[in-house]
Amino acid sequence: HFARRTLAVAIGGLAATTLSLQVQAATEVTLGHTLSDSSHYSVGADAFKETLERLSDGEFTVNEHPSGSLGGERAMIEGLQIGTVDVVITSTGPLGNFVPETYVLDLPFLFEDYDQARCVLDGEIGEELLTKMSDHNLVGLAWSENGFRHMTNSLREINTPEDAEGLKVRTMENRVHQEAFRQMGASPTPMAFPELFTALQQGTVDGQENPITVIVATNFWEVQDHLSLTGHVYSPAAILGSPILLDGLSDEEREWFNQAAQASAEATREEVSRLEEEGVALLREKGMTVKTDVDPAPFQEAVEPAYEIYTDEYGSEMLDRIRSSD
Ligand code: EAX
Repeated sequence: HFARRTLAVAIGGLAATTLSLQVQAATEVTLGHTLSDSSHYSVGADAFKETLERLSDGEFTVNEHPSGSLGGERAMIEGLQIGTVDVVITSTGPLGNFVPETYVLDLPFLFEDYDQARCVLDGEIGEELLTKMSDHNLVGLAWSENGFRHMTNSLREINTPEDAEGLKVRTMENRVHQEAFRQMGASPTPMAFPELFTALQQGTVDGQENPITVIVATNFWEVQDHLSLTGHVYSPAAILGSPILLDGLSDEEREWFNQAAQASAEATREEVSRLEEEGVALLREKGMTVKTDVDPAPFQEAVEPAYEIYTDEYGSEMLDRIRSSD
């Protein structure tokens, strides 16, 4: 009797322990981004989830909220600051409004190619900018990627800045980008991404600019006829965390988040590279005209004043460091 009772107590105790562990363990991480669940961000979200859940042995579970279901990127960054979202994959578009040091990355024609951009973001400069985020009530986890941005519109083929004149172009909510399009003679209209498809469909704007990855993932061919590979700016993505969740974690737990973000960035960059290879053919198949051999020189010249506006306010130190990094 005694043995049996001991065993029963022991089993009861074990069950209770397991139960309480499970209750404690179920920390759900809310991860948001604006792109569809077939996008390069979603590939990155999957890698984040897989890595964090594996490293933490189930202590954290990740719930992905794609397609802007938690709002646009600016709204989600605010969400990180107040703790309504835990992790966000976002372009740097609206990030400068929170962390002005990141505006430098949005300067047109700053990076020459993917290798240079990735190298800068993975090196000292990228690390410094991630660290800066904590001065602004955000946690910078890793630099991921959106891609080089190109122009699409529903009116005409764009070969030169003159062709963009008078065009109503949706830009991200980013001062540097707005200025660059103003200099091109276009009429920039800042707007959150989740509103963009409808705005294009209804003709509120004539065009937009985004990397091939985003054009593919958002079915923009349904509402845009022309794509010109202007490659006018490299668009990084940042994987950001909420200080409200992350500041309360142990060093070990924080490291799991860092590694998950790293795995996410790697998976996303691979997908970006794949779509850079295959995306144009796919978009042509869908009926878009794609102008691939655009001469960047006149565009570069047209947007030059955006640099002065940036350096007047923030100086040229960071810019010089990036430019001398290749
Ligand atoms: O981050 O707003 C944009 O155009 C972004 O490129 C998009 O949301 C992906």
